[in-house]
Amino acid sequence: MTKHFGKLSSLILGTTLAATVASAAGGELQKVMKARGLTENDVIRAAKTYTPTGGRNEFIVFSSGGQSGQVIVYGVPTMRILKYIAVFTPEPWQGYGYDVDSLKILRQGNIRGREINWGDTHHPAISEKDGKYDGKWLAINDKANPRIAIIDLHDFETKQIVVNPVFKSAHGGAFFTQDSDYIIEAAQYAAPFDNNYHPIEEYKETYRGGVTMWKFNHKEGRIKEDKSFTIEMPPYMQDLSDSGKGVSDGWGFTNSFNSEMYTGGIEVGMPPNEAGMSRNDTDFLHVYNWKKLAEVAKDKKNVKVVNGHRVIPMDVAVKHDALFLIPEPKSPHGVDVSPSGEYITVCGKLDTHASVYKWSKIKKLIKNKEYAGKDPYGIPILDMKKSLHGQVELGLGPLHNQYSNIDGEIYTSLYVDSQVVKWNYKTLKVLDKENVHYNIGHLCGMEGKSADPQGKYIIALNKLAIDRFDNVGPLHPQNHQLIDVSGKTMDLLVDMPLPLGEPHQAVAIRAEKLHPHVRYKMGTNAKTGKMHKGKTLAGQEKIVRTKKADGTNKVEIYATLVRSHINPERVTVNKGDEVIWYMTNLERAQDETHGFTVDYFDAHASLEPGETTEMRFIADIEGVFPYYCTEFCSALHLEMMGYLMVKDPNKKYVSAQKLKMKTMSKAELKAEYDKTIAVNDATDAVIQSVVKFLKENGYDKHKVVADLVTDAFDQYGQIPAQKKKADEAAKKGDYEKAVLFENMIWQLMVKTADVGIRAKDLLVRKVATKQSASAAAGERAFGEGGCGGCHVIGKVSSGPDLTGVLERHGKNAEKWVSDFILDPEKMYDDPYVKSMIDYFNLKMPNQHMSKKETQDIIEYLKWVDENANLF
Ligand code: CUK
Ligand code: CUA
Repeated sequence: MTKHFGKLSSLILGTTLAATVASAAGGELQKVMKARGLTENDVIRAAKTYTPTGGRNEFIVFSSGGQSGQVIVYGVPTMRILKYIAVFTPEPWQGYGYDVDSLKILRQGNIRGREINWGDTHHPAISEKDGKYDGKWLAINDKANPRIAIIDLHDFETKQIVVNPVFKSAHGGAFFTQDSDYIIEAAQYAAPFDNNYHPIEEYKETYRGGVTMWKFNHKEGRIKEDKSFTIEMPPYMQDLSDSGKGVSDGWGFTNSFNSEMYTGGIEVGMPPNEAGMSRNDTDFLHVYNWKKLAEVAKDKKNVKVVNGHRVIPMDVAVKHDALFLIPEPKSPHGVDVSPSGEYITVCGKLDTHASVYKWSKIKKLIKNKEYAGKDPYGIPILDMKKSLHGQVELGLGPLHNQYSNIDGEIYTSLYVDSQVVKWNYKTLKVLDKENVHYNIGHLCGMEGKSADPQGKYIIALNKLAIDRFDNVGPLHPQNHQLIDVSGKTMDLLVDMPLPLGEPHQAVAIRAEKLHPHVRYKMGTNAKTGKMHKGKTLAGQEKIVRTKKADGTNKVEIYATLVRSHINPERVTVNKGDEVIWYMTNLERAQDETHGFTVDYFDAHASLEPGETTEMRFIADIEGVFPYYCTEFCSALHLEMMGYLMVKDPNKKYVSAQKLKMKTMSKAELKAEYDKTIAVNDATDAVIQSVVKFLKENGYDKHKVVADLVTDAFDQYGQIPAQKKKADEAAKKGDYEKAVLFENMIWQLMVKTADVGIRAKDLLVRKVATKQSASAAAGERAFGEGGCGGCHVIGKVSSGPDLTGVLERHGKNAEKWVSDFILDPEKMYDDPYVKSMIDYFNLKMPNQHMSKKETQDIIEYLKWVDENANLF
């Protein structure tokens, strides 16, 4: 990743850009629309999502990455991808699974001793308080290898993976209860809870489904496995779940699709699963009182311990009036509790209806023990009709639901019809339908499953992209489509191809609810949040060797990384030694990440500012192996490297014949030293002038500026130590070394100045008078029109400084400048212009600015003059 070198370096390099960009003439928009075949509606939709550089999103979306085992983060309405979060799959860019600390997290996901290096992520969930998203933690399930991961939304890193001890697959998770006390995870394909073989003929007797209630410590952000429990359920293939909230808090809802308990047998001439599992007209919605069962589970007599985990048997749950079944139309999919908790909507893939259950009706039936019967396992069944508020015909293949900010309104995906339908679950009326492409699965509303839905947008998460995008081979990208739902009817705004899939579900949160860190406290183990045992500060770098019984060494390297060096830079070990590399990124500057790798050893770390991490490998091959920083972190990034040298202790090495190199004379060295000192003095003068400006203009009153100044002083503060070494060397007459240390000082000064000037530019914006709309447009035209290639405000560059230009040309200055911009060729013979052409050896080119842009630029120049003292 390349980062900018900063203004100072570009000034030093003397960059001048040719001014060639054509101006946006009147009617330009019409021209573009015609050339690209855009309608007026397209342009309006573009304007609703387009975000100029530096702009932010109103909502942040966390999408499951499906079989990639990751989470994808993007923004709404820009639909721009911001991050991939590594979860169940190694991810080298983040060092995830390649350094010791993140590997420990990944390995928490081992199942029965086996390393599992992928996941099928389905349902992300944001932690809640009072049913509202709080922006602190994200949980996501792995369907294939029943696991749940916890991601910290302060640094967007995976902190924990827990394995479900009894399930063999898990689909209906993760769902937080309304105060994040528990995370619900339902099984999918029923299987024996123990790890033994049981013949499929004993399916009904020994295969089980269920729901695991994972106890969550909201403050720590960790699942407590020993306080979690599973509610045993019949082998009906539990599917999606939702937690009750508000009036239904304390209860959970999970549907299922194989009340037939069909087990296939296509290979012995039986009809396939798809036929047998959809034979009955209805399946079962499971309704359970998890709050009561959490109490029940505390008594040892009430639980069976399987694989070290507490399971509440069905009969115990039934005895405590805490488990019920309600028929639902066959092969249902989504179950979604309304913001108040009163309505529970179930959609059936094979039924064209949505069924809306009413909590108060269900509660009454339970209270009066009014049962319609019992299932073969003795679980009471509530009457479907008596539990229903009503049903409504939506279309083909209704799957999932999201709530609107308008009371009663709900959005449902229609898989077969490829539509989103807006309807009212109270009045049971269909309100609007919008076509999407193709085969929509989940849909994502803005906080659309919380107690406080935000409305505004719905995202359709489509399974197929078919003809939507450029052909990239038989495997197409996934397609997320943003729909504007703020009006009476829905309007599809834009398509976003997602190159990872299949993203089942996504959750969106208001961006302002997230408060991620900028840096870690120096020496933090980012995976535990605690101080890392390998924390190393500047000056503490060392290599510790300990002999092991087998004669090899344990070599512990306590290293630091800071622009632009790794300390130490040379490490020699014996073949067979165990190498343990502790690394601390000493940076405090925002976004100053360093990467680290040792060639050939399949190891990579990404070190965010302040982070310490550990890398470990056996140096089992002889040779010379460069190590380097993998992030383009500064102008001298390529120099941020060192060598690991592995020698065979049993081999004799003959030294090479030394080459004779010409060396510099002492006088030449002294001259180079003096030149370096002079350059450093000049650079320091620039820094001091910036510091003076910052102080005079009260930089500390503006947090963003003050933060940058802190970063700058961080660099500057390292100079005295280097200076001491330079002076000592010079005193001894070792100018060779003195020059090298002075060069280090220059590097630190350049970094200081780079950040300092950024701080100054920001501060200018904070203290300058407010720009009129016209002046702001003028500044944009000035920048985009390429004027800045020759004119630098406050400085003579390849063209004159424009500060004061309106005063230089007397009474008619505005007209003079305006004429010159509009038609410079006409004025090349003007004596003043002629002298400028001679001086700069350049002619002002015609930038084809419009009258309006020219007027705006003049307003901008007036603003410059008003604030001339700042430039
Ligand atoms: S499931 Cu994929 S479309 Cu796993 Cu939530 Cu319904
Ligand atoms: Cu640090 Cu490149």
